[in-house]
Amino acid sequence: MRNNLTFEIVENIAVIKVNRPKVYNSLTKETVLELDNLIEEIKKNREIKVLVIGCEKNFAAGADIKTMVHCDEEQAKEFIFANTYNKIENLEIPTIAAIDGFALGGGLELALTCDFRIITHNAKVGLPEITLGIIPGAGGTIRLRHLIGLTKAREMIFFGETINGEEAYKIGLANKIVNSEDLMPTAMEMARKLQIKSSIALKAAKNAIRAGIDGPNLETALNKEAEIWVDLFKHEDAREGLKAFLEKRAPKYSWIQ
Ligand code: CO8
Repeated sequence: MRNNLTFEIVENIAVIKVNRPKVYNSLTKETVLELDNLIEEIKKNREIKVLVIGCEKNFAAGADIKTMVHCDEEQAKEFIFANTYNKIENLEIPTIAAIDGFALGGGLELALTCDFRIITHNAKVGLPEITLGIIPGAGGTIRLRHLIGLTKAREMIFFGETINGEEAYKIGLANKIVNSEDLMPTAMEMARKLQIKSSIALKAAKNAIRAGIDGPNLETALNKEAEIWVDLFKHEDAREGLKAFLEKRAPKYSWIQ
């Protein structure tokens, strides 16, 4: 049962949108639980090649403040979104966040879990938690810094001010900037381009990048990358991709029937 999200699969692309428009798509525990269930479904469905987390009007204005306001320490623990967000980051398929309107607090943190972000000229994004006497609690203090560097990440977290789409694009928070009406078409176009790549190679690239972020040092990460690279030759996709180039034709990767 889904009350807070919409979900569809279009041409092997899963599209999730938060659907609480009256409260700017703010996120309750129930919303995140529904999201978690969907992520588990997506993990099991081998036909899904890309995930787009999109939106109508507003991406998500953060955690639902009304349901958070009376939290004590124990209830705050139940509010933790991090498990679900980590699952999204760790998905084997590529992920794209398509952001229009507000993406604030836990909403922006959701977008930060994705491999790519497309933003609109109409977007307003930020981590306003500090203005509420709290801090980002779903990866914001870590993932934002990896994406835009400490200088800008500290500024966004300490001042809690909202930035517009242009600024977000300029500082490297988003890969593309488009008009609102072009947002979902652009996200789907990007997803279609990814969908025809070797899913085995994409998974390997995700793992190698992760190892570089998580690894204890450069040497370990480089060794891991080399290990993943060698591993790819266990699969037909690597030979097919290389052969297709030499034969001057498009590759036919394993998942394509
Ligand atoms: N929570 C609950 N309701 C919200 C939220 C929210 N985050 N955002 C908007 N709403 C509701 C408003 O209460 C209002 O409802 P109602 O009509 O019933 O009063 C409706 O949406 C429209 O909002 P406004 O009237 O305020 O509309 P404006 O256009 O004037 O302003 C804003 C829009 C700027 C988005 C404004 O609503 C706002 O500042 N919202 C709060 C944004 C915010 O601070 N987000 C961060 C929340 S904290 C957080 O996300 C922590 C995450 C930690 C991770 C999880 C824990 C581990």
